[in-house]
Amino acid sequence: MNDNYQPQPSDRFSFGLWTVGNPGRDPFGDAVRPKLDPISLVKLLAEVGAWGVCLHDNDLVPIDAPARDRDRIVKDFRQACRDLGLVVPMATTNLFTDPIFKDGAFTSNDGRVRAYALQKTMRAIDIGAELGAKIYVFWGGREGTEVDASKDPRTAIERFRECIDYLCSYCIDQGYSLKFALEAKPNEPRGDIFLPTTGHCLAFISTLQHHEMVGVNPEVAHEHMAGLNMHHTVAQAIAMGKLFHVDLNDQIPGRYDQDFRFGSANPKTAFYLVRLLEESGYEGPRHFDSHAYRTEDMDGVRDFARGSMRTYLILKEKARQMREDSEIQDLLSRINKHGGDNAPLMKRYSKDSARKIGELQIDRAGLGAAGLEYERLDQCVNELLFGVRDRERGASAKPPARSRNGRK
Ligand code: GLT
Ligand code: MN
Ligand code: MN
Repeated sequence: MNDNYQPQPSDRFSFGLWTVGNPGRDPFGDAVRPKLDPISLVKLLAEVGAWGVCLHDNDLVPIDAPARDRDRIVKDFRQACRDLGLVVPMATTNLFTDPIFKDGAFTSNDGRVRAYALQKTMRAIDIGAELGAKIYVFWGGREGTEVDASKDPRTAIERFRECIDYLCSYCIDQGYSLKFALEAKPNEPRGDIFLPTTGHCLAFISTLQHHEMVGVNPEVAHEHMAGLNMHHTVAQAIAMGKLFHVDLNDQIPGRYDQDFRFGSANPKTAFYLVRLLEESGYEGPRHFDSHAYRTEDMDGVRDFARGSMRTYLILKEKARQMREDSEIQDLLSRINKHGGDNAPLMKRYSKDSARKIGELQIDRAGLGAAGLEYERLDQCVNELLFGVRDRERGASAKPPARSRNGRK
């Protein structure tokens, strides 16, 4: 293994307890791996070189645990994290497993269920704050419908808003410095889920009372399930100052909810995402929300966790190579004309700039006919990812000499 790709704390790689702890159960088959306790999972994460561990309330404290057990469990976990050198950057609430949430939590039609969801989340926020989490994720997995007659989506969104407003006020009142991150998903486990994409979340956030403390947690797989481009999604969240957290994994669109290892299905998409995260100055956690294939034992889980981080670091190095590749950089400087001499005119409307734009002589036919060299650009990026670029010259390495029958 190349030592350049060893994870460091400064990489801020985190995993949920539910990811490395996933025992491989699916709708068609039973668990294939043992269910490890939280402290054993933290040991595993320390062993593979992760920086952080994230959790749902019930990944750590059983839903029916009495208060004194809760206190001891949280204290022991906090000590184990300290001893093993891991931080808890993010926490969240399980508002989807228990049958009470079968028709939603914050958007349930039953006020008793909504009150229970608030009560459970306030307790879970207390756990997160006690463990030092800075980000609190909201994934509304059960907030949705199969039967649209059952719920007016306007009412559902209003209830969702009231609950998030309520919980923001709770954090402020408690003096917690937590920020909230909303995580979108279009469907599964509901037929349709409210706030199905990160774009919906961004629009929703602008309607919140404490919108400044709420951002997003886009997940690769969830954007792909909606047929969207994660790279574009994350770019927009960054542009709005709302990328508080990110869930890295992989998913082939049109399939079941796969939660594959980051970069395993769409390495090129993963590359653009890593490049964006690294070059945008994003300083939050790089959280892997995925799990090992069901074919794996616990050694395979370690391979999965190490592979996730290693892929990220390899792609980060590829992004650096791209910045230093003279052929790609030449192509990019030709492509990115930024409006040329006209750019200042288009910055802001004025009567004067409108008159000047109106008088411009623009070569419509010439511009329409000119090739943009994107074929070359894309092939260069592919070859960089395939590892056949000559690093110094930024050109593709010569293929090995072949005899006429194609053999060396
Ligand atoms: C669940 C879901 C994830 C969410 C987690 C946070 S739990 O595994 O599939 O995408 O991020 O609740
Ligand atoms: Mn997912
Ligand atoms: Mn997720």
